[in-house]
Amino acid sequence: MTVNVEIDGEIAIVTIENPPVNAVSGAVRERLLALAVAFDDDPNVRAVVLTGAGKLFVAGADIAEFDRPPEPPFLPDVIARIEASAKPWIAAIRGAALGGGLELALGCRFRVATASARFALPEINLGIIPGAGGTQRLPRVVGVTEAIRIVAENHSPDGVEALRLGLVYTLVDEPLVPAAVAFARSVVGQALPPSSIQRAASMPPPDVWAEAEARVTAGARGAAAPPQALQALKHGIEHGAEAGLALERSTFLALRATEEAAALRHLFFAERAALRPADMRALNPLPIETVGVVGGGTMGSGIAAALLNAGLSVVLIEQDEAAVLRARSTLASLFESSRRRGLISDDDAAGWMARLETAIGYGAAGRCDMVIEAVFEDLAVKRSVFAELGRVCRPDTILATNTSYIDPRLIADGLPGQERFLGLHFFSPAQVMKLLEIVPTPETAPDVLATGYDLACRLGKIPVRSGICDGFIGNRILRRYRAEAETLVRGGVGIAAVDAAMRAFGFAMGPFEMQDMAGLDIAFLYREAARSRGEPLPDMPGDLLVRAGRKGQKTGGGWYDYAAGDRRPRPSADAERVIAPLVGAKTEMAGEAIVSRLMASMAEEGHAILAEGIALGAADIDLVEVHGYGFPRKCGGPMFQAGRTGKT
Ligand code: 3H9
Repeated sequence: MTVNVEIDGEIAIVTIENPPVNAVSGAVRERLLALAVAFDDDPNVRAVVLTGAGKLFVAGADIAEFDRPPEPPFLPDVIARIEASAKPWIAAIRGAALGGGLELALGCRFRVATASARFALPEINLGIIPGAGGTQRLPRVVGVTEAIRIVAENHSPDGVEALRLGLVYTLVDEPLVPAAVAFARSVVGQALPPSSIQRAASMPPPDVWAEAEARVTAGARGAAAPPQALQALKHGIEHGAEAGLALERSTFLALRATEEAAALRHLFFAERAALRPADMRALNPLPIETVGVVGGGTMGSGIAAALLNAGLSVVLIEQDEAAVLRARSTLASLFESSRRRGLISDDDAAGWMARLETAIGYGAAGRCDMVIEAVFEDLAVKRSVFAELGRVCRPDTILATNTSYIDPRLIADGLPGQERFLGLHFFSPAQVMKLLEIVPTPETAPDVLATGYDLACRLGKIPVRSGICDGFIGNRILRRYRAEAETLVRGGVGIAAVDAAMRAFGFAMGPFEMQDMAGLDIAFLYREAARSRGEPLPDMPGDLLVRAGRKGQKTGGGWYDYAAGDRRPRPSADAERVIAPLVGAKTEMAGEAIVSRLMASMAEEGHAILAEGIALGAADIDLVEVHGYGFPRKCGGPMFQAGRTGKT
């Protein structure tokens, strides 16, 4: 049953029970509508308590339905019918009341909630706006300024704040339902207060709209929904609720049908599925409290900061006093920036440093439940680290390498207890980037793999399992993407034209600007190593640039020139001269055609990765690109794009 009814004297208790999150599916809407009609006709029912089963009220509309056309009864009509009821409906809220869940609660005459309840309209994260009155009822209940924050800026008040805002009538303690029933009895027979939609909307001071528009547009970074959510809200305040509801609904329906919204839904489900792959669900992760990190460079310090942010204890291992001091200073600045970004609460600020220990030499690794190696990307260096770790660590300590290219089987070769070894590939800056590629070897034990997933969840990261291949999923696709971009340039397309096309698509930087920032030399050395092994790799324009000393921003030039202290790329006649032997006659190519070529190459590599069993599914490849490589979220990922356009 999706909606249960219990009668307690003159009070009807309606419980939405639609696991896992009580989403308002078609069946829930149908039943709620029928109940609203039935209770009005039933003289024995004098008030209705509406609540959700389990830990939360209602997480919103059923997002899985959004790939199909809307089906009646529509949520706005259900809410309007509840709101029009002759008897008081009381929403009793614990946990989350999100999206359509909050809209449903706003349709009730009263809302009572526990202090830890949480209220939000997260529709903009799905590329849509509230579609069942949220942009109209909320400002009439909490005022325009607060409503803007909730509707268009992802503000999410808890019960205590909701009480202050007037969003809930009173806070109640658990057990929730008896408390709500007692409240319902106290209002039976009283005149109904005005419904949310009937309340007078107060005009904000004139500068509120302009300020909000500027803020919301800037915060949206090109996403369509937030400014449109604000417009719907404003329209209803300026032209009345009826006009506001009409604009809200038409905007919701239009946005629901966009590619952007489909892409965001795809990622919503992919991100959740990634945390709990089917074969990991029955496994128990091993307990991890203290993690060793070998190497305090940029990557090691970033990993240490991510662990500390998540409340774990860290032992950072370096070779000598000077390296320890450098790592400590890096961590001190990461601490400050994590605090500024709100990743560390004020309560935890002292604990953060107290949980950090630095050590010279491997002895301290003996106390760790897990050790992550983050040293120079060189097989011999990494093997010597694991030889030491194999000697000093407990036999049950999980040992992980952060390698981004090297075959983990070679790194683990000779290590005692290979079932506790796996690859955990973080992305730089590791305390910020959400992706964690998890690379098991054939020997990795299932519970060790499950512990990798558990760690990712604790760090707030998205885990994606990768099989073993050169560059794993992400760097393999990156290499293909860059090679295709260079192929375009060899065919006469301008360097700046390629970058501009990819920026217009939604990347923060084009492939050449990105290489200049990261440095061209690592990929060059990688290709040189392959050549020295006898692999037939022809010269690429990037090879010519590195040989000419143009390694990117750090040498004042790569694909572009850079003025001292200025990271803005400037077209470079020198770079063009250097690569000229490999470049054909200049040609114009439309931005869309450039994007389509580069997308197709990424998807083609993705299909090869799938065919080889390196990725478990296409959605995992999209997660890697979105969370590790800056692929625009609103475009869903290369495999999603390929599926929509039919191109590979
Ligand atoms: C909306 O309401 C539009 C209206 O304005 C207008 C309508 C006309 N639908 O996140 P979890 C699944 S738009 C369907 O891992 P948690 C999720 O995929 C909606 N499924 O749990 C997962 O499935 P599985 C606005 C949903 O405890 C399972 O539930 N609302 C929905 O970490 C558990 O999810 C939102 O955007 C849904 N609405 O977090 C809220 N929500 O087990 C979105 C979840 O198969 N939801 N699932 O992998 C959330 O933020 C979190 O899920 C929540 C629980 C905080 C509720």
